[in-house]
Amino acid sequence: MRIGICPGSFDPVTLGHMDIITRACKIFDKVIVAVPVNPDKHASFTVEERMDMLRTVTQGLNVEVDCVRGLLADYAHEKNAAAIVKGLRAISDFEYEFQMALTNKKLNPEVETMFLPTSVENMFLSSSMVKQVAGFGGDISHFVPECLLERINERLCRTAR
Ligand code: COD
Repeated sequence: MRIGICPGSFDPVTLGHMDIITRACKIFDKVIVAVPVNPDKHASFTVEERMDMLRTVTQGLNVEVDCVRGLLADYAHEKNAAAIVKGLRAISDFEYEFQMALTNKKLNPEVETMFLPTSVENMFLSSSMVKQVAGFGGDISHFVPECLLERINERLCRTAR
C-alpha cells in the first residue's frame, strides 16, 4: 500500500488544503492527514478540534486523520510512508518548503517530499488570511468548506472580540 502524508497546522482547514488532500488521494492508496502537536505554537483551534474538522471534510476519501508528536520524518518512517505531500502557492513558499524537504530527507532518506502546485483559485488562500477576514466579520464562505463555516466563524469572530 502506497501511503502519502499531508502534514499541516490546518488552523483552520481551507479549500486550499482540501485541494491538495483530494489530489493526493488520487496518487496514493492512503493519505494520512497529520496535525503536529506543538505546545509552543498558539493556535485558534485545539489539535482535537482541527482533527475533528478534518475528519468531517475528508469523509468518503481514502484519508486517515492523525496527530504527530515529534519529528515528521520519524512519523513517516513509523507509518512506512512513501512521500510527504506539500502544497506550493508561491516562490515564497518554496524556500521554506525546500529547506524542510532537505531536512526531512536527511533525517529519513527513505521518504520523498512531493510538491503539488496550488490551483490558481487558491493561490492567495491561507489559514492566517481566513483568520484575519473572519476576525473582522468578513465573508469566508469561498475560503473554507461549507459544512465548517459556522463553526469556524463562531470561533474566529469570538477571538476577535
Ligand atoms: N494551496 C496549496 N497548498 C496550500 C494552501 C493553498 N492555498 N494553503 C496551504 N497549503 C499547503 C502548505 O503549503 C503546506 O504544505 C500545507 O498546505 C499545510 O499548510 P499549513 O499552513 O496548514 O501548515 P504549516 O505550513 O504551518 O505546517 C508545517 C508543518 C506541520 C508541516 C511543519 O511544521 C512540520 O513538519 N512539523 C512537524 C515537526 C517537524 O518534523 N519539524 C521539522 C521539519 S523540517
